[in-house]
Amino acid sequence: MIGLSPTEISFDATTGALSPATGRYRKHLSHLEGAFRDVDAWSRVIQEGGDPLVYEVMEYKKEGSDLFFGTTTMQPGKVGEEYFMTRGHFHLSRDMGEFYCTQHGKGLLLLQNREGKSETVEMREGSCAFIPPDWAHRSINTGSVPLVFTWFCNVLAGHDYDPIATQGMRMLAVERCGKVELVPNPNFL
Ligand code: PAN
Ligand code: ZN
Repeated sequence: MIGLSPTEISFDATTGALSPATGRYRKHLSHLEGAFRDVDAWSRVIQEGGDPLVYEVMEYKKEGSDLFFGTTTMQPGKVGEEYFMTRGHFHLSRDMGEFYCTQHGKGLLLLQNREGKSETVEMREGSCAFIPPDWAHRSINTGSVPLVFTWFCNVLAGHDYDPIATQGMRMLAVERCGKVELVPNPNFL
């Protein structure tokens, strides 16, 4: 790690655009099969809404560094009563956490440990969330504008999507009577 040069990377706090970026990907609703409880609503939004973009991730990784960072930009929207959200994952390295710092919009960070204990941290402009090692994390846009956050973690953290893809999370974030509510996921055992 000796010999790495200091570098400036700029990001746009309202769009999440990163410059320079070393990687990026987009998730449209069709890529999130099985994530939302209301499967009929999921198909309907894809067909009638033209398979909307749900989120985009851009990252900057310096070769040889132990740390990297990036932005996630989440569009507002719902599938049935459930807000647009990320897939959610544990880190493959169970001793590595992460920080999420919200730049724009508002949302909820839903966390869950291996025992199924569920917690949330509010995501709002000017706040950062600490994600402890071995807690699964999923971000949810509960607002009406894009939710943009920067994240920072170890390059060796890795993603383990299987547990959440298989079982979902204990709680769901839904809109009821115009309000954000957390309700138990009937499919979570
Ligand atoms: C983030 C997430 C990003 C997308 O960079 O990977 O917000 O969420 P999913 O990976 O769950 O689809 C992160 O937590 N990295 O570790
Ligand atoms: Zn993570």
